[in-house]
Amino acid sequence: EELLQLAQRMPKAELHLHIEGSLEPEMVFRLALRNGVRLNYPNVNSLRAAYAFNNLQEFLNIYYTGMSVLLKEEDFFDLTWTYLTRVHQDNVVHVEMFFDSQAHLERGIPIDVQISGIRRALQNGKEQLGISSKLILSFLRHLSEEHAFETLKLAKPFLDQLDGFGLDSTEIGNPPEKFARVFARCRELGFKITAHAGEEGPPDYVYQALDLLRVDRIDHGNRSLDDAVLVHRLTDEGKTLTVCPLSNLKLCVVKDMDQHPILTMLKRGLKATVNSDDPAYFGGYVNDNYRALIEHLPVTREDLYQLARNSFEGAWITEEEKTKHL
Ligand code: ES4
Ligand code: ZN
Repeated sequence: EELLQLAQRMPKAELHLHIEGSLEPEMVFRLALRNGVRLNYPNVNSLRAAYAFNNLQEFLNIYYTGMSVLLKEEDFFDLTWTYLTRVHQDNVVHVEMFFDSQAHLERGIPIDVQISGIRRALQNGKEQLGISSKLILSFLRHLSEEHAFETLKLAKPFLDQLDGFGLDSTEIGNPPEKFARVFARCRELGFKITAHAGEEGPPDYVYQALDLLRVDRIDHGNRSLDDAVLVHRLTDEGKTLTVCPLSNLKLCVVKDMDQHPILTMLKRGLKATVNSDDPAYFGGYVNDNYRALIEHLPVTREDLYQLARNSFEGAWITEEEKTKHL
């Protein structure tokens, strides 16, 4: 009870959030109506019932379908603003969010529509909620590197509105090495880099993210624990892992929440953080993820402080901004 309250009231940063994954069924229906999009579900409950999956690919199929209602600048604004007001209640004070630009480009939504809607909400978040933020364009790894390069070209006029680049979608069969050249270009342009690795994929994909993409963070990284040398490498380099407990449970990356390795990660010196990934799909926002850990694992007060501290230490903010939060 006391731990739950502490987790609730601690100021936190969220570092692993796909904004399209915050699209709740209610908003899917609202936007479908507003945009005249036909849905294959008669009501909110039937859509929510379809939010059922057993692995990453099954989830992604539903996730890419759900975002088909996002057409206008206003839709991207509403999506992002709704997320920010929701996590404000969780005492999230800093957010670094992904958007899947290529998924929207494939549906014919121009990149300026995507970025300006999201950015306008982030600006409001700063002014009205005091939430600072970074925006990360995440490349889809099931598409080609050439497609990623074309997307980078389309983003050229808006690079001042982006803070970093990521890599997500279907992991197995799409190793980081496939994107070595495009991330080298992103780094040359001065951007931060992160990549999903070791969610379903092997430790080798985490090595590739470090050695070939030269990432600043690892998203998920669960399977790093299978390789003791890799764990040492990650701790030596002080790399942050953006861990997503409810996501891991729903996508069967872990069998049960009481089997979740986050406390093992902390014990081995890894800079693990708690994040929601796709909160509308996985059963909750940041504090729901903390609650799941507290209810199923022997979490201590010190663990909670460490996790929150890690979230600011791993954020792409200045040392001065970090000390304000710590
Ligand atoms: C994702 Cl959980 C997860 N993994 C990989 N790609 C994603 N895109 C949205 N959520
Ligand atoms: Zn993710």
